[in-house]
Amino acid sequence: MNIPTSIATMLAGILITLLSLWYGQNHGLMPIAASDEATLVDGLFNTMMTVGFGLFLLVEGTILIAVIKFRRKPDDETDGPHIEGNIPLEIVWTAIPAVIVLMISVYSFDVYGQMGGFDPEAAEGMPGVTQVAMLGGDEMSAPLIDPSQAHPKPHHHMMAVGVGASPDRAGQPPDLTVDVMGLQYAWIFSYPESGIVSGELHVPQGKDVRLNIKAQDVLHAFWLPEFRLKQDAIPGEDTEIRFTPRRVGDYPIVCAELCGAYHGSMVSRIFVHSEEEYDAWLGQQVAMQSASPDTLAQRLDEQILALTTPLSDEEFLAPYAHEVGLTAASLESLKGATPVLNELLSS
Ligand SMILES: [Cu+2]
Repeated sequence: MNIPTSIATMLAGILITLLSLWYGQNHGLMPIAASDEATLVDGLFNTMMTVGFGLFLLVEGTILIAVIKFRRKPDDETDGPHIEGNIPLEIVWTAIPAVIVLMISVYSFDVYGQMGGFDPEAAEGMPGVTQVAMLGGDEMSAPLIDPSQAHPKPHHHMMAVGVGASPDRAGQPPDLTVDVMGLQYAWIFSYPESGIVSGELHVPQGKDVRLNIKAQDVLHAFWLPEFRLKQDAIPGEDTEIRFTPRRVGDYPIVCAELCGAYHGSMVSRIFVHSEEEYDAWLGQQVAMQSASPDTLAQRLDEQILALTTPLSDEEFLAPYAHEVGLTAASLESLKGATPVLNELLSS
């Protein structure tokens, strides 16, 4: 049976389209989507995967067909036909990617806008840098920024540093504000409304949450993979993200900026609670922390001390040594292997 080329091309086109549409929804490359913003980002990502997979099948399929169908016949030593230039074809293969790139960029700006990336109000009303200078006193928490120079900078740019309110929440205050402090090597969360300080972030499901992010020492990056949000924490420059947690559960918080020797241990958790659960947690924390006479700033200092107590290399590496299967016995067997190893192991 011989299928006409036009029919075969059409069938291949339909097959590639169907496969791409399926792959775009089933690539399984993303972690769970736990926020409203994650759903928006995933829509964009899935679209790009659909287009990308379609192009992959088209290009690789064409190569495969060419390799099989037009392979050299036995004893054929002649050259192929010399083809040069095909204006309509060149216009088409330039125009199609141009249109695709343009559409994806328009779509991505739309997603960024819906997430609150263009919120012009976000830069206003952000607490100034002075709060960074207010902290500390002891060596552990002394900010690297000279307090005399730490004055709130006027924000010249109209756009926020970070992600502000989504357009449907524009001009409205968030339901919950949490101050986030990044420092070597921990994240510390303080709740200005209730005066509590925590090493973990707890948020109520379905509420509009704003995080004011500061860095005390060096650059860090506050990353919530399940929320598709990442924001630099910059010494001397406040940043923010605003989001709506949607899925109850607990998810990792990761520092995504190489910030020092123990950067890898700069992790925490975000807990998304149902509203009742969140209120219960909050009540419990308030009861616990109001039992002590400390101020918010003192509690912050205590948390910083508790979370940044320096570990020895052995203490720090112990869990990892276990993970990679290093044991005392396996190290012992290496003794004498080389002079360098010997020296390392006997120290
Ligand atoms: Cu860090």
